[in-house]
Formats: sequence, structure tokens, C-alpha cells
Amino acid sequence: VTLFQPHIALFPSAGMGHLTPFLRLASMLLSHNCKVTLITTKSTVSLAESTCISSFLSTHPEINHIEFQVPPMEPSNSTSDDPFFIQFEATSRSSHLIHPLISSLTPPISAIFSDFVVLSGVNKVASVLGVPNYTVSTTSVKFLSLMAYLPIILTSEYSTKLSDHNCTEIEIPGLTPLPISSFPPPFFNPNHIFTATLVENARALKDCKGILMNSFDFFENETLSAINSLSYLPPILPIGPLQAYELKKDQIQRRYLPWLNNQPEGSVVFVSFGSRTAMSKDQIRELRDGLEKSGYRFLWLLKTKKVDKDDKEDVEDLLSISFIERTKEKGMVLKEWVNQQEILGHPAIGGFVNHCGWNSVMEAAQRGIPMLAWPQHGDQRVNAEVLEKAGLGMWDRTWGWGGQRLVKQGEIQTKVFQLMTDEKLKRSAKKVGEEARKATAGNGGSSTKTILEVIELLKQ
Ligand code: BUP
Repeated sequence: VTLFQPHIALFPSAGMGHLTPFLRLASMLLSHNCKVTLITTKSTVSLAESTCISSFLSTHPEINHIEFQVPPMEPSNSTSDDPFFIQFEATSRSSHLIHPLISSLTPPISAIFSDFVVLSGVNKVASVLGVPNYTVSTTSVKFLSLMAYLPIILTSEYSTKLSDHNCTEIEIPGLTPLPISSFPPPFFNPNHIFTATLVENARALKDCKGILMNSFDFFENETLSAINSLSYLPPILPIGPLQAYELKKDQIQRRYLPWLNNQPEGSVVFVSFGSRTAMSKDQIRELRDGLEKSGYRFLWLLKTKKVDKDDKEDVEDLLSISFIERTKEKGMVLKEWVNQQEILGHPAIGGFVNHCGWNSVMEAAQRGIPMLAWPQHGDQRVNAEVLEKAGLGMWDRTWGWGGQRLVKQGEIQTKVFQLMTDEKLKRSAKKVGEEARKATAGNGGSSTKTILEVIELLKQ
């Protein structure tokens, strides 16, 4: 008997935050006996993306890889110089062009799993091919519900509200009110490419088959029950936290491992602001002094540029040789790509200072590591609200968006101390970890059941 093997085409968008959940999903689909085609753009914005794609493919030679040449855009007077936003827009505008690349594959495609950012174009391709398109969300359910409502929020009635300084919250049907201070600043400008791209794709949400969320029932319980009753959305399908995939041993650099292995259990603060946060030099110095004054051991992933290829400055120049000397027993500063998931799983890690990129939040959730959230841009303030409510972490709303104001060393020192000593937080974070592992366990976990049901549907 030959069993029908669903063939799923995965189409992520730009940046590690978008690529990572797709690769994790690809690996999961392979383990459930699906055939996978991975569509990536011919050139990527960051070096991390291209390195990651090639090492993933060399570990999984059974994956069919298609490179999609995104046609160059007219040089426009763009509302953003962020290379990731520009790539979002370019990929979004040309996403319908993947049709000839996937229309004659053998076996034929059974479904497309595509990024929210390319949804509108991919829906059209899916409909011509007569297959379902599932959106893979790379953010929290709460932020997704904000994006889904964005076309309505940007109508004139809401725009007036948004520009009224007395208005501090916005109501979205079924959800607890969202503070306006958590709205990504580009949302106040409907012409901003980030906003315009999201609005166009938000309008297409209702036409996809379902939204696969890297989240789990326990973590966003209230939002999940509310959102599933909204008629303008297809089913929301929590399938997370998505699990790390295996890489060949020689592909992983682990300079930090011997150091981490020598640190006492739960003693190290891990500090990382994701793959595309460029912190100012002044802020980096405050963070350096705050960390040192906290007295805790630290592993710090330092970045000064949005795109990794441009990040060339030495750690010593940025932080001073005397700091490196003074803290060499207590701390390690890295300016390279690490295996974050592995670091978070190391017993020495006791707390995580992080920007709240959604992948990082799910990785911390899975391990029950308490977080000090320091959101910088985009969905991150909404994500910080979510993780605080779930009991995974804390944050100080007065720190503002990244770069909005200089957060002083004393404030950082105090919060790091709280992060590492709050026993109640440790217990609630541990509980989150237990629930995350339950959700992804064998056949009985809620997230496992959900993805298996989707695969089953594709076999029919
Ligand atoms: Br940096 C770094 N190693 O050195 P997020 C990141 N990661 O494994 P972002 C590493 O990249 P967006 C490194 O574990 C996570 O899975 C990290 O995604 C991994 O944040 C991913 O956390 C980064 O979502 O993207 O990069 O800021 O802004 O799109 O959320």
C-alpha cells in the first residue's frame, strides 16, 4: 500500500525572524512524512539567512529547493530605508510570480504554507492551482489580531482616534484593549511601506485556509478563544512552540560552550536583542555598566548594525579593553551567530534579557526561562504584554521603543537584579515551560494534534 504523501511548498519572507519558524516547520513536516519544497529569494538581506538556508538544506537533502528571483523594484521614494522592510515589500509585490515555479512539480503541490507578508499574492496562486494556502504567522496571536484589524483601524474614524492624544487604548472586538503606546510607530503612517504591506496582506487573511501560529493554548489562551470567534478570520491553529531542528555537528560554532559549562546552574543572564536590532553606542555603554553593576554573570550577544554584513566593529572598541579585562571571569561577549536555542537550554542560564522577537519568546517559553523584556520595534511591545500576562517575564513600559530614550545603567542594574531574584517569576516561568512541553508532546499535545489534523486534511 502506498500512502499518499502531501507535498507542501513553504514560502518564508525576509529576515531570520521569518525564516526560522519556516525551517522548523519544514523539519517537522518531514518527520511527519510530508514532501517539502522550500522557496527562498535568490538573494537574502543578511548573511545569517543564506548561511542558515544552505546548512539546513545540506542536513535535509530530501527537500526540494526553489530559488525565487524577486524582480527589482522601481527606485521609489521609499518611506523607509530598512533593508528588511524594502525586501518585504518587493517580495510581497511579486509573490504571485511563484506560480510557474511550483505549478508543474511532481508530485503536485497539495498546499502552500506562506508568510503573512506574501499572503495576498500567494492566495491567488493557490486558488489557480486549486490547493489551500495556510499562512504561517511569525508573531504572537495578539499582534496577529492587531494586524488583522489594521485595515479597519486605518479608516478615518480610527485615524482620528489615534491622533487624539487623550486616547490611550484601542478596542479590537473580542480582545482586551490594546494600549496605543504598543502600536508600532509606522502604524501611525498608512503610507509607510511596513504598514501598507501589512494592510494589503491583512485584507487577504480571510481568503486563506487557516493561520498556523507559533504559539500554544496555555500561553495565549484568552486571545485564542476570542480570536476564533471573529468572523473575518479563518481558523487560528496554534502549533508551537516550533522545535529546533538538528544540524550536522560541524555546522555549529560553539565558542561559548566551554565557558557556559563552567558556570553554576541558573547563574548567567543571557542578553540578546535578536538579529536585526542596532542599539546605539550610548545605549550599549549603559547596558554594559548596568550589567557589570548587577554583579551577575552574563553572556551577551552584541550587535551594532541592522544587517549582519555591516557589523564590523570589535567588541574591545565598543566596550573598552578594561571592561573586557575586569569581567573576563564573569562574562562573555560575542559578536557572532550563535545557537540561541541551545544557549537557552543550557542549565547555566537563569534569565534572558531580550527584545521579544517572537521566536525568542517561544524559545524561552519552551525552556521556562524568565525574561526581562526590552522591546525595541515592530510587534515587540505587544509580545512583551503577552509574555508578561503568561507569567514568563516582566518589563518596564517606561523604557519606550528602542532608541526612544536612553535607559540608564541604574535602571538596567535594578531590573536585572529583579529578573534573577524574583522567585515567583521563576515558578511561573517554569510552569510556562511545562505547559509548552505538554503542548508539543507526542500525539496528545494540543499543538501536535493541530498540525497532525492539518496534515491529515491534506491527505484527503
Ligand atoms: Br542574533 C541570533 N542566533 O545569534 P526573533 C538569533 N538566533 O540562533 P529577530 C540565533 O534567530 P523579528 C543568533 O534564536 C531566533 O530563533 C533566535 O528571531 C535565532 O528576532 C531567531 O527572536 C531570531 O524573532 O526577528 O531576529 O529580531 O524582528 O522578525 O522578530
